[in-house]
Amino acid sequence: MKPSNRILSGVQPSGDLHLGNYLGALKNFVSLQKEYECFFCVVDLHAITVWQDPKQLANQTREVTAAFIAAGIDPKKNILFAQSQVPQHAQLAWIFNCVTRMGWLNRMTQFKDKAGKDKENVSVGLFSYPTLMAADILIYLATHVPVGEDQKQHLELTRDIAQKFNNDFETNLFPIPKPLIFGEATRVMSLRDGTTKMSKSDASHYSRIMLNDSPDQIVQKIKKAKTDPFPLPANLTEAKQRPEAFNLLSILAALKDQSTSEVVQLYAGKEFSIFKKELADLIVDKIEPIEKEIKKLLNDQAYLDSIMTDGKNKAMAEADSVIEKVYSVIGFLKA
Ligand code: AQP
Repeated sequence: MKPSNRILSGVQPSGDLHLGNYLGALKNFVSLQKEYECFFCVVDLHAITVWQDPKQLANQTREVTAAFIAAGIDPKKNILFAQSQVPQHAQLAWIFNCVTRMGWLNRMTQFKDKAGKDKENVSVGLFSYPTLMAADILIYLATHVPVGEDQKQHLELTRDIAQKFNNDFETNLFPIPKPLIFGEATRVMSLRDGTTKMSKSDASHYSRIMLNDSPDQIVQKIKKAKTDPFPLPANLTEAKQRPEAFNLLSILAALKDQSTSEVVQLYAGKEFSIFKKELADLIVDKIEPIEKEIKKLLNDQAYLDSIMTDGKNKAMAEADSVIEKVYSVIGFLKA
């Protein structure tokens, strides 16, 4: 029987996680684990679309697993695993490369942003990244995918791939998965520029709060966060026209589980210095326990590896039954 409420979501082990990953992904995963059957994946195959130091990658993979658990994901109830340990993701991705049209991938804005002017020199993997993402989701017949706003276009592509595969092979094997984009901070912006996304690969450390920043670093980064010379906006309409102010207000709203509009009202007309102090204190309150727990978990590598082995075995059992069906539908000999 097909699952009706299954989630797949992934995080790349391409560096330490930041507040955008926490508010746009991890925090939401924690609330969804109550209602959904969840597969949470450390997407290391995605990470190598850009260079990763082989000496660091295994530790970074453990760090993301530790961050999942430290943020509140129950490793007994949910399936936590590393993508490269379940080879069916790559098998299905190849098949999807043959279903996906070049024109579809050419429209992906994340590729354009990441490749920039160096399009001829980036990896083919960076270009075909969304077909692997579709495979990650559909190899588990996932029905819902919680993501930040930045991944919305890739998820629409996943839906197109599922639809085309089903049509081409006259099957209803794949569900058409729905995005779950919620919370007040679906797109956390850089602290240095309210118009660009907070991201691991931004050259400036002051652009992001890392989950392993010390309280002092957090206070310093918020103090230096770019703002404009005016007091805090009087209402939501004004806030939306001031990107840096809006970003900080929505971060506070997300952390307090309040609406941005309520938070705007609370601070309307106040000075940034007062607001920033309260925001920094709140971030420290939320991040410090997570940071401590990540450190503790990383000291117990055997435990983290046992979680991932258990997750891999469960994930592989599911993935294997789906790839078998895919092979049969396509006309391949049994895998
Ligand atoms: N700034 C953000 N605001 C809200 N959500 C975000 N996510 C990432 N950045 C933000 C969400 O976090 C999940 C994991 O993302 P990822 O690390 O796998 O990949 P990414 O989106 O490419 O993250 P980065 O930080 O931008 O990495 P780099 O710089 O290496 O490319 C996803 O659900 C994503 O939506």
